[in-house]
Amino acid sequence: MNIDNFQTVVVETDLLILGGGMAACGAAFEASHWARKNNLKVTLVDKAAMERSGAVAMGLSAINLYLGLKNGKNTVEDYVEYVKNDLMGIARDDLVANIARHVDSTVHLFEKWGLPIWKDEEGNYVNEGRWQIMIHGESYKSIVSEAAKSSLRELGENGQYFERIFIAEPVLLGDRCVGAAGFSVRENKFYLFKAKAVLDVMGGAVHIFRPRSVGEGLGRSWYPPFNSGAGAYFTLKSGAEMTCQEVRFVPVRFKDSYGPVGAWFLLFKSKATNAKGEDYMETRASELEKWAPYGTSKPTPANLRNYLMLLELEEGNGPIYMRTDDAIRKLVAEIPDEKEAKRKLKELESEAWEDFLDMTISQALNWAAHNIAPEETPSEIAACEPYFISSHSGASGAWVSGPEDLAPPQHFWGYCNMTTVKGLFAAGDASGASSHKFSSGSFTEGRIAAKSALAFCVDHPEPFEVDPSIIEEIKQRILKPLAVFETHHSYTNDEDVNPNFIKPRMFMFRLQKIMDEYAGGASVGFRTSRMLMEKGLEYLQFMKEDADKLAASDLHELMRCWENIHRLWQAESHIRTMMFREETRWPGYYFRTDFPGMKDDWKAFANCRWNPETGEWEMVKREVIE
Ligand code: SFD
Ligand code: AMP
Repeated sequence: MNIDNFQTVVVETDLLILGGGMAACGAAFEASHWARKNNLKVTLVDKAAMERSGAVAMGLSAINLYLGLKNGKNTVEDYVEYVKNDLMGIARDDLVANIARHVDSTVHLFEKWGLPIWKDEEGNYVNEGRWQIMIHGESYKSIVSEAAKSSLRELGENGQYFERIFIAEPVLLGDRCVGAAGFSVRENKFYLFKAKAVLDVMGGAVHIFRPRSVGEGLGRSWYPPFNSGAGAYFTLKSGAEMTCQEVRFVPVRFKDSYGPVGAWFLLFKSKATNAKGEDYMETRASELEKWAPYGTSKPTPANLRNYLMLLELEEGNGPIYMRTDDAIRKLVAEIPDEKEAKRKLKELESEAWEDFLDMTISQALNWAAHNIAPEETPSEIAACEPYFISSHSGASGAWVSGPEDLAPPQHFWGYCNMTTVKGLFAAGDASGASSHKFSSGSFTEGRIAAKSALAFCVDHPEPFEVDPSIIEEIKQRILKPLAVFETHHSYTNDEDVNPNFIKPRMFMFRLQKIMDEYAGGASVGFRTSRMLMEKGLEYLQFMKEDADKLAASDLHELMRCWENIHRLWQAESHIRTMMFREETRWPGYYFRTDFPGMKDDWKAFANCRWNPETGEWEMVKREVIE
């Protein structure tokens, strides 16, 4: 493709929302209210179609954050304590509390917009666990995105959303982020968005580590393949401080099709056992004492639940099974009346299938393909490859300002959820140290961040210009893989093999191999050490050089090229931060064989920043403030 044929489209706005997922929808909804009051413009840009974009694309079967503050069962403080314990002491109280105190109202909105939430006979929400409620959520994202889109439409000329525009790079002016650049994945158009405030809500990252599913299952993962590190890349490349970049998430999932386990553990009260039928959470309870006080608190942190399972596998006690059959049998046995027990069995079977049909359809196909009836047959579970998703049980993302009324002075710099770069905000999977926000909390944090970003627009109304030569330079850089391909592709018959360039698919395989083998991926039991990471960084340096030779034969591949550049940066910041933290704090997520235990002086945040002026990485330890 000839890049001279690309049209340049410049869009000017006040608030620019990058992404169309849960946090972006929350941002659009909230922003429309404050924008109307202040006559400001709001623009949203998603690489995909909002109706089914991001992590909630397939739907979900639970809302994992609902406090139910009105009925007095839980307090915000309880939630902060739970989150902090699950993250082995590392979380920002101010951010977690801010989301928790507002999240219930978000869930009530979802219900108002038509999301079916399970109810008991008294009309109360049905809890899955203490913080989670059950939904019939196949259309969750469609419902939420429609509300967001109509909020923008109601703004008339002041509200717009762009779909299928891939955001590649931030646009910086001095110490401020003033926009973003990208391209359409459907038409030959380069886009430059100019904005007074930018909200990065482009999600987390997958396929940085080699997935367990390769070959015939390539592309299958628990986290959706379209979240490819743009969230972290955008803030890193802007020079923002990042936090918890070492805190990956390794979920335990039904093996091979990645069906979630929450409903089984919490709603159906199922147990997981080794192949001999032993409940390793009981037989290995003494191991948890080594990780006190977190290991000995309830519930056991997710990474330690993983760790006990990994120890079983190491000793040759696999496969590991979710005892779905025992769980259902037990629930039915509690009912004395035979007819009622039969009805209950049918109901449980139906709920079990719906759990997957609502959010991981392929797991239901897997059961069907292997003649698995959950009420009769246990299913294998396994630890997935690592992902970056701070809204679940990971924590990586930008270091953002807390709310004025809750944050200690060290955590407040003027605008809630603003990163350390002026005018650049982050929420959802793009902001760090506020884990367990999930879908509802991400939407809520998007609302908080958008309101704050619009306040920034009101306080900074002065116009600015981006020099046309800068726009042209960014355009050439972003479209370069098309030019590389155009120049060299006729050199060989097979366009995948060419000494002058590398295609994004091969680039991704190389990245995944390095991360898997040197940075503690699934195939090495999530273990790594300084020596391994140093070698890994050395190889990443070659990849950075080769990134300049990425080639794209069409717009789709251009997107793939940029996705992998984004992944590369997430990967490098991950290794550097794991290296910086000289201890093992989350043994079921990664284990440093050279520093096998937890250390008191590392009860701290490990933050990093790529300095755009020097091109150097800066690492800094920050106190956890209680
Ligand atoms: O339990 C660009 N999550 C669950 N949350 C729940 O509340 N309940 C559940 O049941 C959940 N389960 C679950 C969950 C996630 C996944 C993957 C599965 C199951 C299989 C977590 C939530 O989904 C998650 O917390 C939120 O979705 C996070 O919101 P946000 O907004 O931070 O991320 P997003 O929704 O993925 O949206 C990202 C958006 O960015 C776009 N994007 N746009 C432009 N340019 C680029 N370069 C871009 N790169 C990305 C995306 O298109 C998307 O719109 S459970 O099983 O764990
Ligand atoms: P998952 O399906 O693993 O994403 O889990 C959904 C929700 O249930 C999340 O809030 C998890 O933290 C929680 N959860 C899952 N398994 C357990 C467990 N064994 N004990 C406590 N909480 C769990």
